[in-house]
Amino acid sequence: MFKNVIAKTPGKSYLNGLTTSDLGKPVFEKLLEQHDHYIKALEQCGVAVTHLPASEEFPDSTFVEDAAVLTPDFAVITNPGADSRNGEIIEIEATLKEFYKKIHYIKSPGTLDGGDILQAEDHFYIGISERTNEEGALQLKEILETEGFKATIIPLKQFFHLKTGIAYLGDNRMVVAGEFVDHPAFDSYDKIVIGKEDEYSANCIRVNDYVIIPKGYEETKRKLNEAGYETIELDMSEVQKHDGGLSCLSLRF
Ligand code: CIR
Repeated sequence: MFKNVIAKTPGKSYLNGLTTSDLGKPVFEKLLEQHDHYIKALEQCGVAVTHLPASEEFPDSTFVEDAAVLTPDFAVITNPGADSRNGEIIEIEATLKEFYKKIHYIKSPGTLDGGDILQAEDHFYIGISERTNEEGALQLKEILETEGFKATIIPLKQFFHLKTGIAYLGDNRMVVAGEFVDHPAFDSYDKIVIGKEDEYSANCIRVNDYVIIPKGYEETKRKLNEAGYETIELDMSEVQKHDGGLSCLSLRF
């Protein structure tokens, strides 16, 4: 069960943030509306939302997931791999100090984005990506193993972040797309496989009694409902335009 969530309103500078997509320029008013619906959906899931105000100096800072990795007992402040995003950790660290006594840190030359980290019970999967380097992955692995968790490092071939293509639902069940469908690291899980055309919906989040999914992916919704999950659908178009998904917009703990 998650009790808390940290989220952060996007600023107008979001329009100048990082992206690799060719989906067009985000419409700011629509983005704010989608973010507002995201917060309301989380509240429906029964969590208390710490809602941080916008920071114009950090265009991508609404993607709070990248600044930390959280467990019930400790937090890890990351070292985000994009220069323009690195300073985001200052506010997130200050916020997390209100919840955590024990905080670990990823240090340079190690870089790590929270979007590359997936937790499945006592096992963490750490992606090596454009943002998370081997040194950062090894630092996190050591922290996690010292704290009694298992950790597996997964060099990515296709996806932007690890969680761009995979989600853990609990109950030993993974939602998988693309390079993770047949990846041996996930052989022992029951899988909900997402087809190529629905890949964006692999980034979904289980929050207590619900799975939040992006709107417009009927096959994904059907598969989740048939597996017994209640879904909430959210329009994510303006977030997707800047390479973001449902998991990126919050820290859940
Ligand atoms: C970035 O390039 O950093 C942002 N535009 C998107 C970050 C998405 N975060 C995530 O997948 N965890």
